[in-house]
Amino acid sequence: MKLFVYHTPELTPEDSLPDCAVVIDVLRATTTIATALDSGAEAVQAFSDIDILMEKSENWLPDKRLRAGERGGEKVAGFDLGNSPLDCVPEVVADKRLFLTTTNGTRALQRVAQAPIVITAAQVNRQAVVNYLLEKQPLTVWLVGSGWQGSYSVEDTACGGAIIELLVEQGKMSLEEIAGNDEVIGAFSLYSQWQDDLVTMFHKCSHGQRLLLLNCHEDLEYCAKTDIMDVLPIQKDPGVLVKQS
Ligand code: 3SL
Repeated sequence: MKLFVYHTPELTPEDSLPDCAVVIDVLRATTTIATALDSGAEAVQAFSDIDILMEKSENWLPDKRLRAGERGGEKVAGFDLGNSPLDCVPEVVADKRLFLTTTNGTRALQRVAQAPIVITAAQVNRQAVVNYLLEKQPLTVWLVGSGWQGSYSVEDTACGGAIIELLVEQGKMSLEEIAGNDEVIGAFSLYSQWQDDLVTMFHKCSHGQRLLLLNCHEDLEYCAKTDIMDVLPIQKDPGVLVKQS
């Protein structure tokens, strides 16, 4: 297995695809996706464009769908939910399809949607992602951070590092054996620095600061929780993520 870390979707190569793409948007899209599926949502269908989301969700039974998402971190007007993972409790999402649009996470998903395997990762489901990679042993794995509008987001790369750390430890591989690019070593080092205090890192980073201005303190605490749910979101059709059974 060779791992490649790309800090943003824009930095991924355009002329190739990996055997497995792991999309990461810790604050907050991939944390929300994992939580919704863990709470029994039927699927999460991701869109970068609000008009297309409206059109596609119109074909779904109203009592089986939820429109969710944010722009600038705030709930899209007229939608059922924003992008807070804390809203994705079983009483709200069970058996429903979440039609989700977010600024960066859904764009990252689109960028790698043609890869043979697409999964999503966050701190909350890191162990499930590592279990899957160790079991399937894809030859090439891209860990793709969502960033913020084309620029680097430290929390996504740190989550890539969290995955690498566990792969090295549990897969009994050396860092140099699995590193396909130097970003892998950078991500590993970054996570080593912050692993015991991710909440502090989230409070310092630009997207964390943006969310704090929107009073999302509890979201930051929640998104920092590590290995708390055994759920692997996996793409079944382009843009449609289900819980791997
Ligand atoms: O950009 C995204 O995909 C979102 O996760 C951003 S936010 O945390 O909901 O503001």
